[in-house]
Amino acid sequence: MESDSDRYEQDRNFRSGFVGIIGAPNAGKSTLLNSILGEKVAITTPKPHTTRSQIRGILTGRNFQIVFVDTPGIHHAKKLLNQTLVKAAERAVEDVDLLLYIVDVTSRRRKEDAAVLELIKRLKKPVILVLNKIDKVARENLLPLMDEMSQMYPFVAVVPISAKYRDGVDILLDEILKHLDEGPKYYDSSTITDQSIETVIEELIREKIFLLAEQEVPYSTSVKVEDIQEYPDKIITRVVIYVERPSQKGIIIGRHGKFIKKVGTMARIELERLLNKKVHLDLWVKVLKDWSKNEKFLRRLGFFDK
Ligand SMILES: Nc1nc2c(ncn2[C@@H]2O[C@H](COP(=O)(O)OP(=O)(O)OP(=O)(O)O)[C@@H](O)[C@H]2O)c(=O)[nH]1
Ligand SMILES: [Mg+2]
Repeated sequence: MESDSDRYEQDRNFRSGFVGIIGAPNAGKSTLLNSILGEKVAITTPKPHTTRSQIRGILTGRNFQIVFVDTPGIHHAKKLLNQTLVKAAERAVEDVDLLLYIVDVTSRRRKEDAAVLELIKRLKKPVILVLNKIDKVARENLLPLMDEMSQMYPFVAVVPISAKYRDGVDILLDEILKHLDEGPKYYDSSTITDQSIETVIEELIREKIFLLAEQEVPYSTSVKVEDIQEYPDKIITRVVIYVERPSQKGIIIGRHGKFIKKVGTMARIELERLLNKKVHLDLWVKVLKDWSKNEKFLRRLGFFDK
């Protein structure tokens, strides 16, 4: 039995904090978040600019809670959509307690590194340098990189990991916990993400489009749940896939509707597993001319909400 004073002690020792995950596009930020949580809360694809908004993933232990904030990749953006993503990333980490700077050791991106370092220097927060994708390089090749990058900023720690194979992730977690102070439990123990069911549906559909479509099509696509009805055993939802030009509408629908059917089937199977319910997706494709270049449309599609 717990006495009142035990409970008081437990609360006093509870540590928590917000941890921002930043880095160049495609570095493996979202893969790391999923790997830490042991659940897929953020979509991941081989294409850059997959993540478009901040995503919170919450890890709760007996005496700690870490609220991870996944962000869009930071780079020198020219397009309005990409500039919006970078701003979202910067805003997302303004209030965090600690930063994880994820670097892909197989593909150094010096320009993007410079942009991330600029942000880090401005934020003046403790930063752990996380060298990711070490499954793809020989260990001895990491040392020169570790040396080089350690010169760039006084990182509080440097941790090599493979987010994909969960190698080094526990060491990283121990390192993170060292830098968290006493604090409240921000979310109840069973919550692992802050995303609404609508967002989860939109993101999974967008992931399938990123995986299946080529060239500019994924970047011209935005997905919106227009209507959702939730029943104890099923979900019925009407979802619109916005593209920028009529030709892209043709690509997303595909010959005899083949492309959109494939997107729908892949997303549905995954959603049904995730939500443990039947899911009926009623997919539509609409042209919203040049939405990614138009601030008004970006606003209406929710890009400035987070
Ligand atoms: N081999 C290997 N691949 C990885 C690892 N971590 C991530 N990847 C792959 O790298 C690609 C990009 O991963 P994401 O997690 O989507 O990267 P991200 O940094 O979130 O990218 P954006 O959201 O676009 O900025 C995917 O194909 C992942 O499977 C790793 O440790 N090893
Ligand atoms: Mg991502």
